Amino acid sequence: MAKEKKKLPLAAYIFAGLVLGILAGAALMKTPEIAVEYIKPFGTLFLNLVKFIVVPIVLFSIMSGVISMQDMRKVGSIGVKTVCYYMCTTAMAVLIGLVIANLCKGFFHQLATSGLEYEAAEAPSFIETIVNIFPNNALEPMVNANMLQVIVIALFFGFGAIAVGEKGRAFTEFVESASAISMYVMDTIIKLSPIGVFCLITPVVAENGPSVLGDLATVLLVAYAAYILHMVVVYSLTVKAMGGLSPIQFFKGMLPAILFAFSSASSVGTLPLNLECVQKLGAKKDVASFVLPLGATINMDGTAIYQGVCVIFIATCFGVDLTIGQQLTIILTATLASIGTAGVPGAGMIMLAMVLQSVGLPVEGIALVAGIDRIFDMGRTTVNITGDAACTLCVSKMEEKRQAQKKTEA
Ligand code: DAS
Repeated sequence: MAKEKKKLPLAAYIFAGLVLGILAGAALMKTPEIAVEYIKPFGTLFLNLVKFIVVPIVLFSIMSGVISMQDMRKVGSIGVKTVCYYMCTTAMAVLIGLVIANLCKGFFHQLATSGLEYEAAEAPSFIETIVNIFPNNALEPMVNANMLQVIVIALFFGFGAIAVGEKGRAFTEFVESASAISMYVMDTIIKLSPIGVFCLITPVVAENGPSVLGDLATVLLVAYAAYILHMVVVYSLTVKAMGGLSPIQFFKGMLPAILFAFSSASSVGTLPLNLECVQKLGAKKDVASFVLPLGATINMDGTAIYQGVCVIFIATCFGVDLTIGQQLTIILTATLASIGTAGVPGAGMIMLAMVLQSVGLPVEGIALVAGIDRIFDMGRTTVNITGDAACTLCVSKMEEKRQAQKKTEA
């Protein structure tokens, strides 16, 4: 019998797409318009495909997950564990960002601050963020891909299907079919990832390449050092201690989603691949379909690190030495800001304005780092989705133990 040819994992193809894209981008640094006009549109097309499937995936998989749990208390227990994990790791992320930035601020290249201009988009206050979680319309959240509101609608209809029992059978069967079909469509789109990654990363390198090597190289290096430290220390410890996984296993299994997040700079866009990776690592589907979409919208550890590092950099450029009290304020506001940050490219920079204002720094300082925000964003999005996955695996394992314990007690 002919030996079955071993298929390369998807991560290998995505990595090849990333490397080829970086090489192509480097080759086009002198003529970036070629990459922008002839390659970037295909990257946008692919990201559109991925984004279009996200709302059906989130809506039907959360409904299906809630219905399959048949136990509102279980959903509540998962929700509390998830939010606690997310808030703790985000606060740790800001702290790591601030500590590293303070240690390295002597190396920051002090850029000129005169004549800076930056029009800060109105960042929603914390209470507005909470109020905006609840939809005033059943369809608008789907149309606008407002993920938090889609999650709330899915939870209400999932709980409703449990509550009405037999009357909800037809709805339950529809949800199961719609969830299966959405997953199939998602898998088909994901197979195009290597090409999508190539088309996404090529224009980014072609357009940003030179600036990465300029005055901002130091602050970029500090941010990436903090990203890597947080991922290696915090996520390795948590998946080992609570998720029952070795760090090597975890990061190897997460590679496709990590590479895709780095290329797309979109947590929401990475959601389908992240769902696939965590389930292959052993996370329960019903837990993953609730925890991951929630994380893609409210858990932004990488964004929090970026905000901690950039606030110190901007303060240094303006010759401001932040007090400990101000830095504690940054930890609070950056943690809260991460809840309001959308899982789409560039969202974290908008929320940076809120953090700067909280310590009295001029918002125009964002203009110092705006030029290479995409490079910052690729790293922070990678941390964001990895943190979502780590939480999913930990909560799934904790739920498994809780269910087993209930069985032995019964
Ligand atoms: N790009 C955002 C994300 O998708 C993060 C950010 O902009 O900070 O997670």
